[in-house]
Amino acid sequence: MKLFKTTKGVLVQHNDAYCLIQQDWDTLINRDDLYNYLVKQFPNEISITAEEAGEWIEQHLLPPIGKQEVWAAGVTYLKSRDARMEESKDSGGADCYQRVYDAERPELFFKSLPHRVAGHKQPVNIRKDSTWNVPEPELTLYINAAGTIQAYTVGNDMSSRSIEGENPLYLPQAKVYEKSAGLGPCLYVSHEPILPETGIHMAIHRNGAKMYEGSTTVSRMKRALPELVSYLYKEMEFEAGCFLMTGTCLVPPTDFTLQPGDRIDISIDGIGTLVNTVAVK
Ligand code: DO4
Ligand code: MG
Repeated sequence: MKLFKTTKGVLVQHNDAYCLIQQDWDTLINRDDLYNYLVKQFPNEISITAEEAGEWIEQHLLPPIGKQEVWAAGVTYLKSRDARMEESKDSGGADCYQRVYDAERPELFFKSLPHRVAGHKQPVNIRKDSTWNVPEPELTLYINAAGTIQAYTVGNDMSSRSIEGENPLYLPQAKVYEKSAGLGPCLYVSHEPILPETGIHMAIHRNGAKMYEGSTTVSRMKRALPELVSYLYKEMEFEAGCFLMTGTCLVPPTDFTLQPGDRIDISIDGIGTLVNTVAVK
């Protein structure tokens, strides 16, 4: 089941049918057993044709977020550890990535407030003071206030490799700035946990030419999703729930950096494709 937040209300897709739910987004998603709640609501809500639904998604889509904070986990895939050890070798920071990959406690960092999030087909920014910029395709969890995973979305953790590589203490500047987080296009609500064989794919296009393409699966993640959630919720409460990006699994080659106008397509099987174009503020 998919939830699309639109300017006209919440569009729910269940199999090939659509309905419109006129409820506050945060109240709707912040419940236990969201999947069964939606299944029960479905027949009673205003039914929408597939054509209308397609038009709304095209013209009236919002990022799938309300009042939630966005957090992120890091170095959860070998690919991320290796890339970061390489980029920070001259600064002497490489060792901390190896240590956090092996440690019991995961790396968790604050990524974004809702107003800094870009949705599907909206621009994400690269920093003017950064020379090396990449998107990070990340399976992203919606976790309710009670601390259970209720839905999944596609995340883009835009990152400056030059700033983080200079000094790991610059991580907040490498990661947090206007429109440095992409989320969308929808929330995928399932009654089963996402399967490890779920594919994550990313392509980057420049002037119509493909500059990068890569794919992997969630099974390559070193940590379990509930483990990341349990650390995030250890000493914090999230009244409206929160989003958690679960770490990048794909890294473009070392000589690649994003340019304004590039198009980034990130797809996760069963959830959808998040498309962002690159801009400078
Ligand atoms: O350790 C720094 C950030 C890691 C990260 O964003 C990732 O692995 O996705
Ligand atoms: Mg990341």
